[in-house]
Amino acid sequence: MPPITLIGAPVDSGQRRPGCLMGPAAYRVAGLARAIAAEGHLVRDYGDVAIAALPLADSPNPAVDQLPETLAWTEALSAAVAGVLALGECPVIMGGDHSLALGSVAGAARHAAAIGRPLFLLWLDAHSDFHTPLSTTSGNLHGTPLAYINGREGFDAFPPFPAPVPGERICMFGIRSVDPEEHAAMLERDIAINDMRVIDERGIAAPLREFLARVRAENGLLHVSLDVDFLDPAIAPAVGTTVPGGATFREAHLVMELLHESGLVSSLDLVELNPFLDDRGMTARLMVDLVGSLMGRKVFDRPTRAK
Ligand code: B3U
Ligand code: MN
Ligand code: MN
Repeated sequence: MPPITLIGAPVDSGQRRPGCLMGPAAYRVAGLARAIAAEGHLVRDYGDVAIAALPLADSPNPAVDQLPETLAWTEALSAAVAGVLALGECPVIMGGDHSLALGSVAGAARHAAAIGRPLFLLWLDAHSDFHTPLSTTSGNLHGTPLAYINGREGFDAFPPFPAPVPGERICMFGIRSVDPEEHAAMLERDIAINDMRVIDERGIAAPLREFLARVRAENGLLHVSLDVDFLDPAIAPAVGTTVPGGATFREAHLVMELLHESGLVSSLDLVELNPFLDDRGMTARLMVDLVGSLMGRKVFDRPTRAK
């Protein structure tokens, strides 16, 4: 793997419960850099990205909350992520709520377009995050990044998304909470929707291998966006939007191990950790352990299986 660069993104403007801004500090305390270095990678900490003056912005949907803050984060994170990728490094964005992916994935898409490779997206989440600023009823912009990335309309206040990612290049796992408007829009596209029903019936490895084979066949870059609520709340309580019935400890580690074996991951978001809601750091620690598996930690070193 290339050198790993940790980028702190203390974003909490995408939802209304305070606490996600402590995420980067919790990952540092839980030893994220050490866990990555232990697998033999060069790792550096870029520090936290900051926003300064807020833009003037308004939404036609009065429900939309903290639009100027989210716009400022989007610009700042897009620039940081594109810059790190251009140096040949793998950015790991320590969130922060999921609205940070409006910026991180924009940065990844900008880089992919610059080097002429297609960007693929793996979305590990209980939610589909496929609202637009016009369709959201909660007004929480952390429910919108995938729609922006996919090029849906309604993001007039935002910079145009560089090279929108078509549905065929998006794969979701863990989905179990979808609003009706998102549902209808998702079905119009060719997104691989691996909801919990699919995982229960097929397991998590087979559909993931299918997706990774497509990324490889097209020489794609792969951005992974890991929302804490992908995991079952019994093992990952530190999140504002818990949904029962999530991925187990074993399923989550298997995903990370398969991603490591694939060698395809080019950037990673860690989002929605709210350390204020954690139980003695168990969620932060689990997220760090999952990154350890993604970076190559395993119990036995077996010859790599068919990918
Ligand atoms: N779809 C709902 C709920 C939600 C989306 N993402 C999270 N929650 N974390 C909404 O508010 O858009
Ligand atoms: Mn999410
Ligand atoms: Mn979620």
